Amino acid sequence: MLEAGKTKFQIDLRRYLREDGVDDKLTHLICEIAEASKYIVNSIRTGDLGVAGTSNLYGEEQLALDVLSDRIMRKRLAKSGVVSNVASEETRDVIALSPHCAGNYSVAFDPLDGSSLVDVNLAVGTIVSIYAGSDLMQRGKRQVAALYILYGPRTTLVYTTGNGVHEFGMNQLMEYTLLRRNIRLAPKAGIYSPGGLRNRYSPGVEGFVCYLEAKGAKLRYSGGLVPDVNQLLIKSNGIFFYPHLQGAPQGKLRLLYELNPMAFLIEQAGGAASNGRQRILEVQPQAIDDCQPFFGGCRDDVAKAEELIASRG
Ligand code: AFP
Repeated sequence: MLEAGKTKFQIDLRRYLREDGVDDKLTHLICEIAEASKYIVNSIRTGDLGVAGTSNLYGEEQLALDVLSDRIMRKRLAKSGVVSNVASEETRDVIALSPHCAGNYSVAFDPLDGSSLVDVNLAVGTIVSIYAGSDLMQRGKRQVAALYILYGPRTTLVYTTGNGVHEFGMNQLMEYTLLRRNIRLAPKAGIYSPGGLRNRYSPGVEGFVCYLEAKGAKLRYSGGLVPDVNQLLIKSNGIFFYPHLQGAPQGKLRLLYELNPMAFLIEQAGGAASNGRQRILEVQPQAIDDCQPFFGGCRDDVAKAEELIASRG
């Protein structure tokens, strides 16, 4: 008997995770995060866009939505009963959520990445990185899962547990049902998303942009990491980069909350993710607020960026 509102082709997230062979506790955790996104999407659609009067680790004034989304996520992660430590872009330190859960999972997340885009009605997202055990200062290659939820014209969830990349859409019952399985990236990009200020690009990065323009790649950049990376995954074609800049050698994007989960997803889709010199997933974090330059997407173009940076800086 099909539940109301579902067609026989609608496979929900929990069922797909189980069929994908995902561990029961990790399935439960991912479904709790999916549950949190229902409250976050409601707060975006109706919430207060004012300022919370506090600031995060980076000195960025926290919008009420940032703080509210962070609270929603932490509440659900605590409720899951399988999370020991968490690190959020909106808090300064690793938080021991449930010490008695040591040995299950730890979660690094950006509760509402791109929140400054909400008041201009552009898409934003939640980014999540999951490790086994209690240590969040591990290399990204040690992640057991990575996912994001994209709050755009539709609300979608994209995850990997190391067995491919799969996309789900939120239906009218606010349930996630399968849209695409095993998303794959082509080797060469026809779209590029260049972050940062071009007049602060190094010669190697400037040369990379000229290479992309010369081959006719189209510039698509929203200022939101989640929609920009989602675009290249769903179109199976593209490269996103936020490079090292003159005056900002580590770029802007955060290793734990943004780059490691996106790198895991991109690699699982057959792409590559680099800091311009090495694989992002090999970088050893030194602090929870570490930033790294980032080139992620079609593997031939990431290799080209590395080649130009190696030869021109
Ligand atoms: P906020 O979360 O502070 O809005 O920043 C979003 C972000 O970290 C990431 O989502 C974008 O890719 C990047 O910033 C855009 O940065 P620029 O505005 O400097 O291009």
